[in-house]
Amino acid sequence: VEKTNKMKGVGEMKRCYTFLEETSRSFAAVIQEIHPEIRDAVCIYYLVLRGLDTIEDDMTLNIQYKKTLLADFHTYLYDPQWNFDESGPDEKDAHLLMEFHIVISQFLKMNKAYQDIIADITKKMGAGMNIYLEKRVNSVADYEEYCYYVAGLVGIGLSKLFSASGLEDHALEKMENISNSMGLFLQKTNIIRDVNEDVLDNRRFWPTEIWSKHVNYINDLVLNKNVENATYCLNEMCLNALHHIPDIIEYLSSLRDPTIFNFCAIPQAMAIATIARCFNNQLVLDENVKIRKGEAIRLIYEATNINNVQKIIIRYLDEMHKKALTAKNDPNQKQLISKITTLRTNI
Ligand code: PS7
Ligand code: MN
Ligand code: MN
Ligand code: MN
Ligand code: MN
Ligand code: MN
Repeated sequence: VEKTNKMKGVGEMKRCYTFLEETSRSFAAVIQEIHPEIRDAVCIYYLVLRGLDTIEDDMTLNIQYKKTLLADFHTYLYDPQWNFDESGPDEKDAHLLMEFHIVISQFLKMNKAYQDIIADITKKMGAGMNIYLEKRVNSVADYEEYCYYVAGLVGIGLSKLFSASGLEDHALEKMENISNSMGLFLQKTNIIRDVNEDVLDNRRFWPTEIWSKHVNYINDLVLNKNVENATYCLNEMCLNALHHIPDIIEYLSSLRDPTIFNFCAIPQAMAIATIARCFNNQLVLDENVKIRKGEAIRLIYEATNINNVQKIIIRYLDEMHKKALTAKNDPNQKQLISKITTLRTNI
């Protein structure tokens, strides 16, 4: 029996949720619980950006070709035939791109307001990724800018989707600064935690302005050469990430839909737990440090309202405070303790 277009559409959206489960360990669960009005739009938004990031992360592509793909990726969203099958063998997400026409077909069925938001963010992110293909993250300002392109923009786009859906106030889409912070905190946590893997792959995200205060070469961070100094550098990276905490609390405080709240809060709770685990922890320099499974499950159940999120943040700041007291020779010990104490006092 031939399927009607509508049934085919349902099957294709299901296939998109399968892509989502295959490509994200952490986002699949939270996206599936979002209010039905925007659940599919957020899923498609995720898959579009995941496709773009798969190209950015693919070190086997010719650089000129990669630049064209990143710059033009937003236009492929309007080409129902487009897909991609030349990705390198080591990219685990490549088959999303090989069947990308399915994502495109669902994208083109969404209302135009959602399409416009997603295409606009995709265009800006691709352009930003291109800038950093040829530019190093030298200053702290560069670091902020790179994270804005690959994650701050995601937050800004999500706020626009939430407002456009009517589930959140129109004020939210105007709060670009705190929407940016939501993405920056997740991205910086990822960049801190992945330092070993990234540096060994010759991908440098820790800004020179920070690591040069502690080590002579970025590779020294992961070579067991000067573990003490490398750990002080790690701590300074954690200190930098902590600056976003007031914005995160302000953002989460302004949400009104409980499903959007959980979707936004759970990843932030995982991130603060990850920062606390990584802080002053030299294992980060050698391996991918993760929070315990039981801790993650607890956070999922706990991060459902702003009071609980504040409690979570206090709990992890207290853990960090204890660790900071033991970091006796860290040149930033005073600043670390003072930052943690100030954040703790003002929650
Ligand atoms: C649309 C939910 C909730 C206001 C695919 C969610 C790299 C950290 O180490 O590739 O390279 O493997 O696993 C997510 C703000 C973005 C920022 C971003 C789209 C939160 C492509 C997620 C996620 C904003 C660019 C993990 C930022 O990367 O790391 C949707 C509010 C995608 C969010 C990249 C990174 C995610 C990330 P690695 P991943
Ligand atoms: Mn990943
Ligand atoms: Mn990337
Ligand atoms: Mn990536
Ligand atoms: Mn990857
Ligand atoms: Mn990473």
